[in-house]
Amino acid sequence: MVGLHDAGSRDLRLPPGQRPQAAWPVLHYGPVPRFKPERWDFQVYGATVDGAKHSWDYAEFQELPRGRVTADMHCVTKFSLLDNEWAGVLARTVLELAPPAPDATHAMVWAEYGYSANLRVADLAADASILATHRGGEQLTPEHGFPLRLVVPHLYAWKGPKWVRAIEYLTADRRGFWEERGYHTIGDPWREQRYSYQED
Ligand SMILES: Nc1nc2c(c(=O)[nH]1)N[C@H]1C(S)=C(S)[C@@H](COP(=O)(O)O)O[C@H]1N2
Ligand SMILES: [Mo]
Repeated sequence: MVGLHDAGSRDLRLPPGQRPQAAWPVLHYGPVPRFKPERWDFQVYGATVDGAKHSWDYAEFQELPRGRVTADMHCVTKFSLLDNEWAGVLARTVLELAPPAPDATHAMVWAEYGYSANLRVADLAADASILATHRGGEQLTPEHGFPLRLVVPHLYAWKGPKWVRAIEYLTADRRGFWEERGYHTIGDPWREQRYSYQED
């Protein structure tokens, strides 16, 4: 109902500066990796509570308890995709199966070809953080991250690597791919934390 609103009003469901987008765009840096099931694994390493590296091959990962999340996705380029129904393995489940050490504060989430994004462990532990295999009841396509992508709805979408392969627990923050290239180390869209120059 454009026109009935004041110029300054906005949809309070959207973080500041975002606009809704109807179609699901494909957005990423670099090529789409080819999935090789016999080579795929998912690893958790770094500052784990037992000091060990944990890993699941593709078949083992399929056996993990599954969950669902409905959430909006906010890209730092200012589009938001509303009401996505994600299904997969809750990030919290992986945190329980391969817990971080007490002094692990952050995590680097690694994807194919070295893409990475840093998060706080608390971001991964959030109810809606999910390692997604499906959206809207359909398996992810290769362009959208098949076989697995992280979704952290309360942060900008670059914090959710497509083609995710590992979580590395860290005892201090360390910048990931976009965070090294001028983007915010936290990336909370509600606080419009887009760029590193906004960090205190
Ligand atoms: N591996 C990888 N994951 C990525 C990216 C990327 O460049 N590489 N881009 C991120 C960004 S900026 C966005 S907005 C979303 C886009 O997801 P989509 O292509 O499924 O819409 O993926 C995120 N995950
Ligand atoms: Mo994005």
